[in-house]
Amino acid sequence: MARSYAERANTHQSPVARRLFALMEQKQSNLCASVDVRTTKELLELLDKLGPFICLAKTHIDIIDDFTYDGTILPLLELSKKHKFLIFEDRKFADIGNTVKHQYQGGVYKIAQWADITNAHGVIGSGIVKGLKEAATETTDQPRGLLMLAELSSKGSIAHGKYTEETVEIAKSDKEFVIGFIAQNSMGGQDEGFDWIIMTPGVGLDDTGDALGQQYRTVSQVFSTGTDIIIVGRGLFGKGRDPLKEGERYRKAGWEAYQNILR
Ligand code: 5FU
Repeated sequence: MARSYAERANTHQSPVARRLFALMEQKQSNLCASVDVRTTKELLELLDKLGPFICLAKTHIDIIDDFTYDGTILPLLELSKKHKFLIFEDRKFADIGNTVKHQYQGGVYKIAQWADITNAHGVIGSGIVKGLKEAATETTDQPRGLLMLAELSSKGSIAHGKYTEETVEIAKSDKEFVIGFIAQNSMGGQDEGFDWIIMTPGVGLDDTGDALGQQYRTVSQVFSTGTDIIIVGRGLFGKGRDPLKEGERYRKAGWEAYQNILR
């Protein structure tokens, strides 16, 4: 029997996860918008439109051509307060602990300063969790959360079987900092006291994939395999789609699918 977001908002070990579940309940949304656009203007305009429908905004900050901390991040943080959503930088860290620590804290992006959530590959071993945790603790008093990449949505992905199992083992190394997975299926853990959040990309109601290996499943399909949060990108704004219309459409589909699994 699935547990409600409201219940998980009260019991989760991570303050980031508690905030996220509380927002999800309040906004009746398990929709994360993946805003893969190339300019600050497009990023901010899109999130101002999608803001009311989402619990989380997912960025690839390194694709913004005109990125500056003050010009891009400060208004992004304002929008996250205005519309009440958290921010997830989809950085996919994949290096030794010492290197990812610098990558998370430093450079031009300074991800640890502004992103509530980021993610990492398991290929490196548990040192990656330690390095990122140290960076978060040294950088800010604000709570930060990490997702491990357990499974991918793309065709031919080699993240399955033993690799996925080992990544789940790495996630167990820090119960407070690691809040869950990027995955296509539930990763279990309840028996051992983990309340992992499953965030699933590769979600689309109108398309089955793209020309570069992306594969889409529908909202009800991903909820049937254990998703908590749907990550939707081009389904919301690609091909001349209207983000206001699609934002509400995916929010509603996600909320209905969640209510169905609670029954
Ligand atoms: F980890 C993953 C994955 O397995 N598949 C993904 O598609 C991440 N993604 C991201 O989700 C990808 O980098 C895009 O930012 C987003 C999906 O965008 P789309 O436009 O909905 O295909």
